[in-house]
Amino acid sequence: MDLGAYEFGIGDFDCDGSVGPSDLADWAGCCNGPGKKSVAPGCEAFDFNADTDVDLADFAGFVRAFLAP
Ligand SMILES: [Ca+2]
Ligand SMILES: [Ca+2]
Repeated sequence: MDLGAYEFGIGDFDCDGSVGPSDLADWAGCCNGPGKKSVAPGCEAFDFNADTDVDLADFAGFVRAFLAP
């Protein structure tokens, strides 16, 4: 089954198997603020709450994934 951007888990933008500093570096390019109706291609990995935007609510999820083992 092809899970696309979620192959290695949400938040793992570069698909290296973990959520780490390299993923954080890509965050700014994906963050588009609340209330947007689409997520830029490839940025689905950062839409933690699946509400079709990448905002600070998603960043909270990213930090949780970042800090989790
Ligand atoms: Ca990664
Ligand atoms: Ca979101």
